[in-house]
Amino acid sequence: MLRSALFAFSVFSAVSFSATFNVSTPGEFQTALTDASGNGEDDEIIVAPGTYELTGTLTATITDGKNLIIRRDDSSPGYVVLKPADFGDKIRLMRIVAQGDSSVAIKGLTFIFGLVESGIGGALFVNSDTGSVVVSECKFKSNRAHGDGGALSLQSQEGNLTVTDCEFYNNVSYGSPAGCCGGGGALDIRSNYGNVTVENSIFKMNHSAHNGGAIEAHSSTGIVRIESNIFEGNSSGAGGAVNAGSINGTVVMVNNMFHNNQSYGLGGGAFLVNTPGWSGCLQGGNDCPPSPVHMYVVNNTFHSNISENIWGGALGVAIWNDNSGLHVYNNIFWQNINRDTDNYRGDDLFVHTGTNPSYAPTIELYNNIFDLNASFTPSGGAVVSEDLYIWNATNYSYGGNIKADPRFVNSGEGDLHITRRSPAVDSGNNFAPMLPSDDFESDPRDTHVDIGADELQRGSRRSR
Ligand SMILES: [Ca+2]
Ligand SMILES: [Ca+2]
Ligand SMILES: [Ca+2]
Ligand SMILES: [Ca+2]
Repeated sequence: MLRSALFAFSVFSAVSFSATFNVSTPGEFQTALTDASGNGEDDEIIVAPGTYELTGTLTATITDGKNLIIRRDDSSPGYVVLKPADFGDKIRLMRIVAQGDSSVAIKGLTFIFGLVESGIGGALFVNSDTGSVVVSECKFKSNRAHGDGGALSLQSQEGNLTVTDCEFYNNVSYGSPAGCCGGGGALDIRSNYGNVTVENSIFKMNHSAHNGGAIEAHSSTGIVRIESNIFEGNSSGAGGAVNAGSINGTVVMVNNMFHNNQSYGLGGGAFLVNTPGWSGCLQGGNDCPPSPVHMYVVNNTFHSNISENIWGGALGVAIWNDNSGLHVYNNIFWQNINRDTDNYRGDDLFVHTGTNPSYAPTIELYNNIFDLNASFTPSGGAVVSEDLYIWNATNYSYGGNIKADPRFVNSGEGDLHITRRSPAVDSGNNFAPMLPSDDFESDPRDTHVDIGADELQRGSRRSR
């Protein structure tokens, strides 16, 4: 019955040079992409629900300077599933190159079992010059790439890139045979001069051989915004869930839940960095200061994240410029672990300010909940404790931080909502920069903001 409904909606298919294409087979889909690429019009490709078994990559190189929308036909029920025709086929499912100022929007598609052996974006690769790219309401399951972005890679020179309301499960970025690279187990998203946004999405059980088990995100001069996502069970070399950076821009991480993510080193939950050459700088002990960047970590919840080796069980930050700033407000850090037991390397937060020399960025630490073995007081120019480590505390300020059990609803089952008697309730800083107006699940923040990603909804939340 579903199938006949599908075909009923696909009778207006693929009229050449039309601005709207209705497609219901892989062949029609590719024909529409080819026609749309150079027809001189803005195009919309409406894809009928159904399973599209691909024998090659759906491809478009947009040369007409116009915009392209690809979306599920939401007038009929069911998923649009793109997958290789045979399970063992090595096929990247879709590749879109948008030249000039062409923008691309992809909505409502499901990508499974995509694989690219030498390249980035195992399921979907989109590249733009100056146009925007938006991927929304898409699902990515069990895709793989040897390069960056096990499922999805978005790249742009100047365009704004956005991923919103998507889900990523079990995607892997393997790394090249030489052992390099392979960042962003689920998502690799980079714009040189545009903004990068990842919001309202779920990332579970993704893995990267290098950086960012779920996400590798970068903008050289724009804003990297990671907001209201759920990260659970992701793993990598550095940044168990998130590796985000900027050379001379802004990184904003707000309202995210980090639970049970794991890295080999450098941030079991997330690793934020303000230079692309950080590893060379670290390993060589070299002096390679990047330009100033500001990083805002506000109203996130980090629970049970693990760094197996060095630096920051929940959050690791490398910030290496005297004029940079790290602003950490209203976060919950609880039961995170750094297994480098020889040194105090910060179960909850480690801030690396460079070794030769050590830079003195502005570091603000206000109204956070930390684990019980944190000390906030600087001593000898640093903050050294099991749960909190700040390499250079010259320009460090702090206040309103709490060491106490945040009283989650059920952390064992991954429910990191707070309960009525949580010390997080109404204990946040109302003057935090980048303070979100809603919480991670779009509940409004009230007049006394709570600490963490969740704002308690009075009258609806059970109490403990
Ligand atoms: Ca076109
Ligand atoms: Ca601890
Ligand atoms: Ca409140
Ligand atoms: Ca809430």
